[in-house]
Amino acid sequence: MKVGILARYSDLLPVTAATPAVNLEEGGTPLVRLCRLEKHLDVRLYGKLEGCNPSGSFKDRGMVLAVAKALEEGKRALICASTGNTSASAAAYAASMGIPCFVLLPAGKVALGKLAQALMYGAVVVSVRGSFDRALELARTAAERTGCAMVNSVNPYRLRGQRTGAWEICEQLGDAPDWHAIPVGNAGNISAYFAGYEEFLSLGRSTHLPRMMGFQAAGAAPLVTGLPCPEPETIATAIRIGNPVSASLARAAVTNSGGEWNSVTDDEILAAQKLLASEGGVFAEPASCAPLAGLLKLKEQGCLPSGISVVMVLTGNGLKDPDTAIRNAPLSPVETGDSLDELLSVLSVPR
Ligand code: AN7
Repeated sequence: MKVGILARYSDLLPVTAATPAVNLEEGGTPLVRLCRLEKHLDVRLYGKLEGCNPSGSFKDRGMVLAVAKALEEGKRALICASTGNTSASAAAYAASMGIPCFVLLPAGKVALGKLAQALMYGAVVVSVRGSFDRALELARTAAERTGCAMVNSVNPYRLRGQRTGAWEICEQLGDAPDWHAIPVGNAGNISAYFAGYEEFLSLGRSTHLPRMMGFQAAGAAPLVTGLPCPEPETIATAIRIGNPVSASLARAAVTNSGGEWNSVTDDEILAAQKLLASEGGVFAEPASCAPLAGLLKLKEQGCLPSGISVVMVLTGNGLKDPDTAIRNAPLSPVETGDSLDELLSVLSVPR
């Protein structure tokens, strides 16, 4: 079996004999039917577990191709700005290929696990006192000045690689789903998924396009309001982005698929995160839970058709943001002494 997306999809990706074989066995993530959650929505509900990728998020799909092409072009270092996951992914692939990686993070606004990853993989981490959007501008300029490969999604190979998520879903389901529900920050992933679905349709490997349903956090929802958001704020720090780079591609994806934009509040995101974990057995980071929050709201408003198939992209692993999880967990640890009696007194086993 071929593993890693460059090997598995070599016929559909721009890889040549000269492209280095970068591979952390990314892709091939589970598409899990979330049966216990279906009673809330009355649809066939699937989660694409992108947190199972090597660095714990969907970013690995685009990063592996971007890094391979950068090496092919003779680049000697990587640079990116990130709300956390892009930096973890870039740092991982840079480490695996033995090249330096510079990551610009908005100071104090990156989840702990992601910061730990970038540091452990050995990236040079620069905490920029400013927004992600400003850090991205700085990274682009620094890339031009230094000749580093810019591996944010302004790098076209990122979105090419991320199409593989859509291809896998079509292969796993046997066709495209009716709805594709996805969190949106810088708007690259929704654009990449739509391009992937369009490509599979034109190759005759699926029979229709899904409606692309984009979900943003209410405090960082420029695509919902139609206006850039100068001071984005949300607990879902991964999507705390005010001026999405791929806004026009993403708008086209939603319009051309008959999809919709919706926003969800931080409270709705946290409730959905708990529900997904406690009734689905899947622990996803807050940003990844925006689609479930949105679907629950659409259902309540009578705007979710019964019986359709819906795929939610669970973009990042819940372990990335332990602080938020512990603050919002439904239960705290129960402390006891070390006697058996005390232990038995806290175990309520159903009979
Ligand atoms: C878990 O890492 O932008 O709409 O710098 O980490 O393609 O930006 C992360 C984005 C959704 C939004 N879910 O995807 C970064 C970064 C998770 C994310 C998104 C991100 P895009």
